[in-house]
Amino acid sequence: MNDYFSSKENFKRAYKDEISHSFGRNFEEAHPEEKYVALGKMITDYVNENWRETKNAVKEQRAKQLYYFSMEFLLGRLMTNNLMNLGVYDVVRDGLEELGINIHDVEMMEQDPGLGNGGLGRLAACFLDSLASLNLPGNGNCIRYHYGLFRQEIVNCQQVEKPDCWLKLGNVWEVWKPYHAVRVKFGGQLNAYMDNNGKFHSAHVPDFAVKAVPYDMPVVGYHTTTTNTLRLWDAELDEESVPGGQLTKYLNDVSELTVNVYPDDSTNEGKELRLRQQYFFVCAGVDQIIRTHLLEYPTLDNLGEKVAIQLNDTHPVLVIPELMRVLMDDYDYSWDHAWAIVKETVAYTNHTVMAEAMEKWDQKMVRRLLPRVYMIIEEIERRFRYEVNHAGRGNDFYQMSILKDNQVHMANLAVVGSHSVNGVAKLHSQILVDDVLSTFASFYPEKFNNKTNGITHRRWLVYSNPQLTHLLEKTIGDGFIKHPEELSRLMDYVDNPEVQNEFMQVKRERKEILAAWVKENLGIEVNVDSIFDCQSKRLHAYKRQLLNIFHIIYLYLKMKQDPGFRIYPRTFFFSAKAAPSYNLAKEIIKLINMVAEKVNNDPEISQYLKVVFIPNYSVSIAELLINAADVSEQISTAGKEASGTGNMKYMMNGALTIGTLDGANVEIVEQVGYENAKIFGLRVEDVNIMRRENSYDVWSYYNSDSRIRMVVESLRNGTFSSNPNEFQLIYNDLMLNRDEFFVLADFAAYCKAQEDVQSWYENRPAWARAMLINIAKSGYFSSDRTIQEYADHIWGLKPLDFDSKDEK
Ligand code: NBG
Repeated sequence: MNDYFSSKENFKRAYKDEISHSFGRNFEEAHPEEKYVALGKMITDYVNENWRETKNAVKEQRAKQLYYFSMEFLLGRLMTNNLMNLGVYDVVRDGLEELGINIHDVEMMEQDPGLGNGGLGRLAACFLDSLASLNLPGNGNCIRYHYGLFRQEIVNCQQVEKPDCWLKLGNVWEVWKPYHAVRVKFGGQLNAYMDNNGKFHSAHVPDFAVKAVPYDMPVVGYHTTTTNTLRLWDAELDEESVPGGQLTKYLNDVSELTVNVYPDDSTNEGKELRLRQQYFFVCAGVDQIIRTHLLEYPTLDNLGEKVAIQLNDTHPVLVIPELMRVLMDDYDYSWDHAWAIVKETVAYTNHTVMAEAMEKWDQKMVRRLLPRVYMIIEEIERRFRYEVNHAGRGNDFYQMSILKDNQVHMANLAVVGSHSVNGVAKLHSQILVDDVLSTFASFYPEKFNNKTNGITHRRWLVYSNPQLTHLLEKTIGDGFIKHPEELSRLMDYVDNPEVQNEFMQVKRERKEILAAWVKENLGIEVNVDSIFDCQSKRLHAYKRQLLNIFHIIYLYLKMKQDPGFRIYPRTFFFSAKAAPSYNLAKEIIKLINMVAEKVNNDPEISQYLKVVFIPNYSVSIAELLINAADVSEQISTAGKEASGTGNMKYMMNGALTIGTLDGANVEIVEQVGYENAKIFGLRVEDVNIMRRENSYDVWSYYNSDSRIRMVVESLRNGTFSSNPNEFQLIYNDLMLNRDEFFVLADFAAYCKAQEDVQSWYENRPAWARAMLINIAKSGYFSSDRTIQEYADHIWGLKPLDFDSKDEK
């Protein structure tokens, strides 16, 4: 291994050399960007050796490998993460300091990679970190989007979408591999025939083909040799495929494949583009798997023994027919043999019960765009029908069928073509079995299982909250970094007043850091002695940011009306992006910001109540916000949030959950006990009954609760906007469209829970104790635990062995 980081002196010398080699400049003259790029380059050079060793180890040990196919990987900045995982952070920080550079300034040059949108993508990133840290050979497969989802600005209280040019300075971590390019074909003619021996042949003459070119990013494990690969596919023109005279159109078609994640799908063109993107990274990823396998083994018969493919939600489900296509058309496998291999190799994770998010594609579109793949899906359906009929379950076929109502049902295809189907929290997996996929669950009971989500405690505790980490190390030792379940040792100290005080001091420091950021970036002064109450996640009706802001409106109006009513000072933080075409969500953002403006500028009330909307929620914002929280808002309608992972991050940093019994909240209370979280509101059973019996009547809540009336009327009576129609979508959604997510039904319970939270907070030792218990019990939610479960029960993945090289 090169010795760049073996000492401060070596580092300083190597760093200056790097700058002069790369940029032809003296260190003193280099731009800040050049200093950032040069450091990134040194880290990747350094990592290369482990990367090579990992690839060799996989070969020599004939190890099984995982490929995690995901449309998103929300990695966050990698500089600190990589330096810390490599164990050289301190050398670099100190060396830079002697060169007059603050490492923080270099870290801040890095843009968050724009490779995703929400919890699903961040989960994938946590999984990569855990895989490498547990020495498990597991790779990511995704698209190299040129722009992020969007950068959110708030202008006149409204969300404005600006481009997110995350590749402005390039991506220092990636390695371009043009010689591993794959040709991906779309549309055109399929000539299929059977020869005299009954063997099937097909020749596909596409009308559009591109080159998928990989860019590899190293994924560095924590103090291990294992360095895995995240492969990002970019699209390039394929010289042979440019139709005469149509270069410009062709180039447009190529470049739109990688513009950004989840292009607007309100038009048919948009839908088709999404499908193209999916096939693009699926086809390229499958091709790579097959080629890599054949370098080591003479046959694909043992593919399922050496390769596991995990489908992260429905976006990569085309892996199933694509792998069938390759096995049969390119490698002469019979249907039955190919099908056995595919099912053995592929597993599927479901991440949502929201019907609109379970993907369905128009059959005609799939047939036109992917003729051979479509043909295979039809055959899968035909044989599946036979299997169901044969089992005497013909009546249940329609429910499970893949091709119906002129659509291809991707979740159904995923269940049929895989050996494992998992949900992401106990409750969610139960709902899949009892409700959303119940027919399947009775047909294939052995496929269904649960893998409760997790988060990497390295990023979300050790790196982003050094103050708390320091206190933990001092109190329980540093074993928890390798073995997060050791956080439970903190249980011995939860009643210790000294530890309680020190912890409250840490929390205060984190609140000060956030407050300073808010002051500098948003110009809002917040009181660090107030309760920091945070809700950060995508904006969606089911997540009920509306319930939160309604409670705030109620507090505000009540304090205005009644000078005798004052609350313990509280600062409500929100951070959330809305999908650009989701008008209701955007209106909720507007409401939050208009309430904020009113409340924060009210001299009488703002000493008690502040509302801060932090724009552009991202991994980097989360790293600043979450560890400063006192209260974690997890208030989705019961049954709707598959798991949530923010809830785990907040908990790990000591925040107390105010939440419904939904998603992983259920398991959080299971860990900490009902007395160390604040659970309120309707349960899944209650919601189901009200839905089934059609018994929910918003007007009765409206009429019987004056607080609800006051809040709902404030949307239209000029309290927050002179335009009475400003919040019409919200009003209509609740009062005319019957409040699908039970906001008004849970309002009273939520207000009561918030009152309890306030009295709890006022009892400082009791509060500190509960916070410490939350931290102590958060080890279960490390993604190391989750990944170990996947490895043991779904993938059959074993750690690579680097002899005694790695510390245990
Ligand atoms: C999201 C769920 C979250 C869950 C993450 C990760 C999708 C489709 N689903 O509740 O809404 O925590 O997945 O599993 O993004």
